[in-house]
Amino acid sequence: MRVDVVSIFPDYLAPLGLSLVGKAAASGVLDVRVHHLRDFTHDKHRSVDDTPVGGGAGMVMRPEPWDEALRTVAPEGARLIVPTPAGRPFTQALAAELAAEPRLVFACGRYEGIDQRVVDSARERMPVDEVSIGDYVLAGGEVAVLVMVEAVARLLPGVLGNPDSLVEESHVDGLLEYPVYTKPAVWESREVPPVLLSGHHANIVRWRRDESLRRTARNRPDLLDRLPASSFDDRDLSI
Ligand code: 6GU
Repeated sequence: MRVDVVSIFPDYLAPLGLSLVGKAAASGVLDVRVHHLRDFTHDKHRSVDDTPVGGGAGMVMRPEPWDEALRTVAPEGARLIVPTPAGRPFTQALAAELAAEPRLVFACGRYEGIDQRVVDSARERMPVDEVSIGDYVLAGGEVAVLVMVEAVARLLPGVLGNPDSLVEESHVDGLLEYPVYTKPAVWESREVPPVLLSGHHANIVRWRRDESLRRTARNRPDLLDRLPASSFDDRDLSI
């Protein structure tokens, strides 16, 4: 997969060279290129922003550099992601969808955002999604891109050492993951739940399912409400 990122703070994206994403790039599964928006300006001050039309606080990113940048780095066949707190939610399902694309382009806005005409114009050439990583406001799209690229990269074939890790994890079946333990069996007089040491596989599966349900009810009741009745079996706890 090829990923292009456009930003006025390319250094902010340096972590894409580290850890899992960096390894995916080193192995050839992922090709990440970061571009400086200012390279697509032509005025003396290399200016990328201006005041909002209609008034209001802050600055808005000018359309001309963005349009030139996107026409240069986003060829036909790419999918454009515009990180913004005003976007659709980034979910595991969207991460899986993006992982199936050959080419992603991320346009990192700063300030109050990018002139909307850039997004509307790009939509006539390619699929565009405005995407938010949660209900809070960041200073720019760069950190959101780190989040999204990591979530997508770990789904690419060959990136995780053990792909079984992708099967039983939070958000895959709409529930949160059950708690996990390692050795020693007793640590500071706290025991690992005995069922996990029993060797009884069916009981372990049942216990993990119950813990997933309990944790989801406690931390994310909204997720439980969204699951269809068919995703519960008659041995599930009634929470
Ligand atoms: Cl994607 N960008 C910004 N600037 N703030 C956000 C966000 C994105 N998602 C949540 N807050």
